[in-house]
Amino acid sequence: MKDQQKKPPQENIAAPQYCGYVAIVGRPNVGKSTLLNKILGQKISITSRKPQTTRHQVMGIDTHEQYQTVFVDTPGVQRKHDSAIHRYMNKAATSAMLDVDVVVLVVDRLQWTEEDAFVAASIKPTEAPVILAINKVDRLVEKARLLPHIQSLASELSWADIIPVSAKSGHNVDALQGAIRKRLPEQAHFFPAEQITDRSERFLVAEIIREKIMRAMGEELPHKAAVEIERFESEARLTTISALIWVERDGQKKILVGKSGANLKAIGSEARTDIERLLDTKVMLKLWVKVKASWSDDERMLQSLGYSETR
Ligand SMILES: Nc1nc2c(ncn2[C@@H]2O[C@H](COP(=O)(O)OP(=O)(O)OP(=O)(O)O)[C@@H](O)[C@H]2O)c(=O)[nH]1
Ligand SMILES: [Mg+2]
Repeated sequence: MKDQQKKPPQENIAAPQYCGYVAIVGRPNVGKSTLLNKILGQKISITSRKPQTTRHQVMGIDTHEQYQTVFVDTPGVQRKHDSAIHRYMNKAATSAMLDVDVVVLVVDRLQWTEEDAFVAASIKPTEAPVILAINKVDRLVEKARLLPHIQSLASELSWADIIPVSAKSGHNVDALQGAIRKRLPEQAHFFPAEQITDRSERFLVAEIIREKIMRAMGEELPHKAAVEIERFESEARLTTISALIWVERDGQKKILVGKSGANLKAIGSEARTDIERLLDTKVMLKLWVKVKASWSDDERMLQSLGYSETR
């Protein structure tokens, strides 16, 4: 708390500002992106029931009075990373932990798996305080086990705080925000108060389409699909968008398109509703499916799809 030491009272002096970066990390599917969206009160990062939904670092900026918290949502850390896209995702997660003011490690209720321990071990070298967010407590049946569980986790890492939350219902999320804010360094805000993310509308649109694919399709396909925006034209009340969906095999294309195009149509119509809300215009959305073998292990293809470390 060295940055918040008391200063002598002065007249007509602006209130001090606090601002810092906060990485939200954890294994896949624990609710990191849901938590970020709840904090922002707006959907910035896509979510689904399937692990490995988030593939990129996504920044969400929360400005409240003198506090600006710049959250970085990250892909779930995996121990196994055998293709180029998995290496990219793990790097996006672990690099976010390095240079931040606070780390929030999210876990699922009373679970502490080897993957959770693996993420905790990769946080260890950082000097930032680490807050443990025990998420999904709305689904916690044996509430009496929470306290002993918290005590048993005390030896895993030196936690700055351990806070049970529900990203879905919002339970205790304000307590988590308070615990984060009091650890932000005193400095001027980095972003204008109205800015909510660093990502472009184009990126958010591609992600919305990917979310609908993740949610609509079975277990195998979602991880083999990538979205590329080909055309994005804005007029006053209409945005015309064409997007390519890349899959790796003809069979995957068949499943994605569905009988008489039914699956693709449903994905397009769900995506259009969300995109219209985001852009606040009518949207004409055209989706095409193309096959490119092993795109997820092709460094050049990944770069052209926006999976590159510099952005
Ligand atoms: N009941 C309940 N479900 C939750 C909560 N938070 C997240 N979920 C659900 O958990 C699933 C995964 O949520 P995500 O936010 O996509 O998880 P993630 O950690 O970002 O996952 P990756 O991006 O794959 O690493 C979704 O079905 C969410 O609706 C919660 O507090 N309570
Ligand atoms: Mg996510």
